[in-house]
Parts: sequence; C-alpha cells; structure tokens
Amino acid sequence: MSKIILITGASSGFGKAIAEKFAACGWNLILTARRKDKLEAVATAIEQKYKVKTLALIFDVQNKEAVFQQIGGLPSEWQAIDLLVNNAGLALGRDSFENANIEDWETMIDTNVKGLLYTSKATLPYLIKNQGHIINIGSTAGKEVYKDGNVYCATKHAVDAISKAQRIDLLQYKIKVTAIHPGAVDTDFSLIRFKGDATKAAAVYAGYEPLKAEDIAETAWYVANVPKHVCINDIVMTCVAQGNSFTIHKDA
Ligand code: NDP
Ligand code: 8X3
Repeated sequence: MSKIILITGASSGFGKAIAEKFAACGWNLILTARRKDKLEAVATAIEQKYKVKTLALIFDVQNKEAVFQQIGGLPSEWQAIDLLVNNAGLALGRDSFENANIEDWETMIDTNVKGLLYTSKATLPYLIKNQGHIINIGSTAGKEVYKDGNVYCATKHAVDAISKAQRIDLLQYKIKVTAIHPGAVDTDFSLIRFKGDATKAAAVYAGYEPLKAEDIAETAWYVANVPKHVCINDIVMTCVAQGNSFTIHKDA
C-alpha cells in the first residue's frame, strides 16, 4: 500500500520539491497552502506525471479552527498518515529591532510557531495510530541569531525547541521527530521577505551558489527512509559558501 505524506506549504519552494520527490517514489500526497490556484496546479501536475493520488487542502495555518477542521476531517482513506512535514513558513522584513514592523512579527509568530503547533496537534491522532514521523523545517536562523533577523530567528529557535520537545514527549508512541535546518536556499522566500522587491531578493543569492529546494527534498527523503529503529534528530545543511547563519563567502 502506498504511504501518505502531509506537507504544509506545498504550493512553492521546499514543499513543492518535497511533494515531487515523494510522488516520484510512489507516495500519495496531502498538500496544503493558502493559494488555491498554485496548490491545485502542483497537485494536478504531480498526479499526471507520477500517477499517485493527491489531496489539496486550502487553509491558512494561522487559522486554528481551519487547521483542525480540515485535518481533523480528513476522509478515512487519507487518515493513515506516515509523515507530516511542517514546512509552511515565512520571513517578513529584515529590520533592526527598533524599526521592525509589529504586524510582521505577529504574522511570523502565528505562522512559523503557532501554525506548526496547530498542524502537529491536529495530525497527531493519525500519527499515533500509524507510528508516524514528523519533519519540522527549521533554519540556520534557528541555530544562531543574525543581525536584523530578530523575530524570524526567534520563530526558528522555537521550531528547534518544539522539535526537541516533541521528540521527548512522543517517544512513548514511537513517533520519530526530525528537524531539518537549511541555510540560504533560492526560492520565493526572500521575495516574500522583501515584499516583492526582486532586486533585494536577488542580492541575497548573488555571488555564490545557494542550496536549491531539491536539496532539501533529497534530505527529507533520506531521513524518511532510514531503518525503522533509527531516528535522525537534527540536520543543519548549508551550501559550501555558507559557514553559519551569518557568514556567507561571496565571490567579488
Ligand atoms: P516559499 O515562499 O517558496 O514557500 C513557503 C510556503 O509556505 C508556500 O507554499 C506558502 O504557500 C506556505 N505558507 C506561507 N504562509 C502560510 C500560511 N499562513 N498558511 C499556509 N501556508 C503558508 O519559501 P521556502 O520554500 O523557502 O520556505 C519553506 C520553509 O522553509 C519556511 O518555513 C522557511 O522559513 C524555511 N526556510 C527557508 C529557507 C530559504 O532560504 N529559502 C532556509 C531555511 C528555512 P501559500 O503562500 O500558498 O500559502
Ligand atoms: C531562511 C534562511 O538565512 O534567510 O531561514 O534566515 S535565512
């Protein structure tokens, strides 16, 4: 029987690449995001290409009621979830503490922290039944704070802490918990962070070869396929030009 993966934030970037990778290997996919057109296009293309089943769910992970309604109400054939990937997230702004926008802080906290908690809690009954696996997408920003990263870094530190806490508390259910912490990856992430400023976004990835979303998908595939008795707890991955969250060597 095909395995089932639930991926939040599957309309672009890592989530879309993870969906492609697992579908290519025969898994059925529950894909979630807010942008209906984009998510349904991803789902349709994958179904046609890989002949697997997909279920596209449109909701905002910040909306507690929607998360519990959509995930809690999954059709029975979609309930045997093997793997939850908590990937939906974003940065908004990169400003010094005194200048940063409070609404941006709230959106990052509500999405990256509270959204991950809601999704994990709503999926847990299925994961407990199925001895499933949770992969949380953190960041190098969750390992070291960098200048002007304040609340984004704080949300990813929270993802790091929540991953450790889930791993301990869910031991009794034999649920594996893995956190993947990537450095810079060239996706829409910076375009969204800089609110559509393409020049600023492109500058983040200029002068070196950043990671690609497919690199994260390969890592997710690896950690999901180690032997049953093995749990990969924590992975920090960067491109070779990056040494930590605030050090990238750029060619002149
Ligand atoms: P993208 O912007 O390409 O993808 C983000 C995804 O999250 C989209 O599918 C988006 O879908 C979804 N999303 C955002 N907000 C919400 C929300 N409120 N409710 C539901 N879905 C939401 O960026 P990435 O793929 O790069 O980012 C994915 C994750 O990886 C994020 O958690 C990010 O913090 C993290 N990360 C990114 C790095 C990078 O350098 N790119 C490095 C390290 C970690 P939609 O807009 O349709 O809702
Ligand atoms: C995204 C990577 O370096 O912009 O988490 O924080 S970074």
